[in-house]
Amino acid sequence: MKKQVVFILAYLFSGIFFQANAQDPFLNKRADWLQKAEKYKPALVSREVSPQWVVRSIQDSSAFQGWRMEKVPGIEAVYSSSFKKQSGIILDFGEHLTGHFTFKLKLLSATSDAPIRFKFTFGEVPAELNTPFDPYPGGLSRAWLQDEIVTVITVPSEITIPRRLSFRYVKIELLGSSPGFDFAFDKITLSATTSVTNKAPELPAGTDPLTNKIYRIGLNTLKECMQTVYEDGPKRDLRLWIGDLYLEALANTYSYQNHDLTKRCLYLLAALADKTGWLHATVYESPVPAPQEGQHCMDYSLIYNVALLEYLKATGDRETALDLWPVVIRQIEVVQNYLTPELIYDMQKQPQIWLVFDWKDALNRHAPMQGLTIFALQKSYELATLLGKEKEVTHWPALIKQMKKAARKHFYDKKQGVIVSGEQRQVSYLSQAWMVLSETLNEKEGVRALTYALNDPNTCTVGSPYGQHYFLEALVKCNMRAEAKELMHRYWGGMVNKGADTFWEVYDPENDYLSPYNFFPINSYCHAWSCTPVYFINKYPEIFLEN
Ligand code: RAM
Repeated sequence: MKKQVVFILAYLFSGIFFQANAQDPFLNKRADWLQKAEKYKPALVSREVSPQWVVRSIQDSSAFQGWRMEKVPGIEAVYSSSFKKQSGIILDFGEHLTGHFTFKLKLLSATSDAPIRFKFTFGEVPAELNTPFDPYPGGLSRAWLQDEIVTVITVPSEITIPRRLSFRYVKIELLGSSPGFDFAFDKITLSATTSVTNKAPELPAGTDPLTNKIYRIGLNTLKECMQTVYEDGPKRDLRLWIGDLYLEALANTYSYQNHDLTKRCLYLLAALADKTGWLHATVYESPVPAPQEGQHCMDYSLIYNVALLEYLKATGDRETALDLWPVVIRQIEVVQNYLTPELIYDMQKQPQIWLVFDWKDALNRHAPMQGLTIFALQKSYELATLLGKEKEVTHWPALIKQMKKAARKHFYDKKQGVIVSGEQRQVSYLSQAWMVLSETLNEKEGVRALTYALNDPNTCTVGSPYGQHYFLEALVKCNMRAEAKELMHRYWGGMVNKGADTFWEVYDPENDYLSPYNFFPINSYCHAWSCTPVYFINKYPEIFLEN
């Protein structure tokens, strides 16, 4: 009897598995893709860095988020005098770094007779060290914030904080020590890592100072985020997102040219697609490669196709592009289920899927999504032609044409010459950008629409460098050179002028405290998707390097 039950259960389960597997279009490929992802995992290079200066925080309403740092003499004293009198000191490493923090303590007098307790607070920007973290109001885990309590049992000792850190400044507070002995720091270092090994091209002599700074900071941002995947931010979230990968890979092509990292990430995402072949928007590397189950962003899954096309163009690696071609087809099939019979993206269809586009709550995403879908279809078809796969997708060109026609009917206010989105007929930077990038508007119409958006006081502008990237690309596509250069100087230059060492996840020139997570210190201040001036400057020198 028992045997029978086991048999029936096994039969039933095998049926369930068979059905689930029968739907998995990548069943036979996943293991191989994962193996390839591992094969191209880069080795990290590291260098030891020590703090450069002691600094103190100055409250200054004209500084970014109200705080700036000022150098003070005394770095030598950190290593020679009792730390008991230095609690609260802030050390400045002089640049944004990512890696493991080690400190060594030495005795100055007597023998250690009790533990010492420290609090280390690591900050990417000055305000992070001057804003109480608790009670924590943020929407993401409190544990992302980089404050660490460390108890040292005996002196001398050398301790490495287990978690990887990402910062420029560290504040060290003494929370407990014994009157029975005295001590000082003997060594403070960071083993800073990146997977960047190549040198990026230098800009020509005579480049204007602001462009030079934007370029250098863009390169630093990218270098910090290039670890064993393209991370979105080395402080938070330390993982691979499709949208970030696309922009980092573009910048990488025009700078460090570490194409194997791009290849690894494309394979990793493909191997970890869901059982229907739909890509997850984000995946983790450790403890073992895994997706954030159920996390889909429709704009991101389509952007994967574009990232693969750009990878092929940059490398000529047809083998990889052919291997991953089924992923491209599948992403298009998925979005096709979200189109109305009129071929408009259906914002009401359940379940509604997260559309990223920007960190801007007010943005109506309907027109941007229609434009992005057409853009991705066009790029996917370009990929098909490069791979000789047109026969598999013969219906795409007609679909593109019809979607454009539908888009113009639904979103284009011909009289005003601008794209409007949603019931409130919202005019936004990103609605215009995506209709330009998808060539739903021609160049002349694009110039008119982009100019309208730039001049309309009610325009919904962008809240993140991610959104700004696409707007800038649209200006370039419409040959609006002066506006493109001005925008880069105003937006990324705005961060430079506010003291950025690396570019930020979120930047609204009007609001230094903007945070999608309800607490600005948890924002990432070295964020991959903001590094694309590196791409723009090198790809379009006639625009960004002409004086
Ligand atoms: C946040 C990060 C990341 C982005 C996603 C959508 O976690 O800003 O870069 O890709 O959101």
